[in-house]
Amino acid sequence: MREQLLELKEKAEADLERCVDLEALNEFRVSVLGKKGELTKLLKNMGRLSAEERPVIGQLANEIRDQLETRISRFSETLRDQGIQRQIAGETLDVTLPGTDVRTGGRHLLYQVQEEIEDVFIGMGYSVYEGFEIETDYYNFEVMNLPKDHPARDMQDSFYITPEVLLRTHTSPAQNRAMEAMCPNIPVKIIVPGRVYRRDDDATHSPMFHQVEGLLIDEHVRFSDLKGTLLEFARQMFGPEQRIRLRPSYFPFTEPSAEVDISCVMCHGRGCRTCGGTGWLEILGAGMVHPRVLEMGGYDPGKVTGFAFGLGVDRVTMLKYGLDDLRLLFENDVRFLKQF
Ligand code: 2NM
Repeated sequence: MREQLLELKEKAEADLERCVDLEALNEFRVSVLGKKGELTKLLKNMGRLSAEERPVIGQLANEIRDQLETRISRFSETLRDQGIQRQIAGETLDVTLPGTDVRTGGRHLLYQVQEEIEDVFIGMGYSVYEGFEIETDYYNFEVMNLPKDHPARDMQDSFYITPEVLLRTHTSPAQNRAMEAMCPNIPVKIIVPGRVYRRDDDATHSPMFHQVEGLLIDEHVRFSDLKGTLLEFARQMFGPEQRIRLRPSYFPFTEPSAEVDISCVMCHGRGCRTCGGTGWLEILGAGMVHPRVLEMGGYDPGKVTGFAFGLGVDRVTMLKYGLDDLRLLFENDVRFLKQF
């Protein structure tokens, strides 16, 4: 039986090399090592062997099985490599075919406009300061001189996470944090851009919108400084012919306060649908920082004064690009977005 086993091994090793592909190799493996294979058949005769011979032959059979398994798996790798080589050799590369289109993304229109606004103020010596979108009631309302019973604090108007934590309703909390961090240094000359959240949702209001707020604190800051700064901003943003108009208003955090209009970008003041026939568009709120707000930020209102303003990036974007529906900015339709 020993001779038969060795003969089987020799024959199998020779046959193995004649397999032309993986399929043939697999068939070969089954025919030799499978349940009904040649080796199994041979071993059926083990019963005829003497008790001394049996373990010796058994061991030899196992060795042969292992050796064949190894040879087969090695040869299967060789066949696989050959197949890949053949495939590569058969491939042709057509260098005249057009390349695949690489699609690049782009900055969203809103952030292009936000950066443009930032650049105008950077040009006037302001630093860009960013805060948190999730804020405490303290930084969002308390230090802004918004009393506990102010309607803006109502659950109907703001997104509360807990009674003390909410999504910021303006970027002012970042300015209050900046004041705290910088006091008593002057000047404080920053703008804070970013997302803010209020419970509004219609054609002209989104629950998430964008603001840029500015803050200047120094000695002898006057209302006329505010007016000159905003006029310069309007001219750089909308053109050198721009005019601005200030109307008295009220904010708890500024005194005095004003609504700031720019001359209508569509009709240049003659009156049209966009400006409702008035010739003016409201884009800003502004004022002299309330002494209480300065004080809570760590500054002495007896020594310094300041102005602050807030503008809506979304509205500025709509006016600059003639958009008639705010929702275009939030639908993320690439047919709209890729135009800019
Ligand atoms: C506005 C209008 C007027 C404002 C005030 C402050 C601060 F922190 F200095 F008190 N930040 N932003 C402000 C003033 C914002 O938005 C319409």
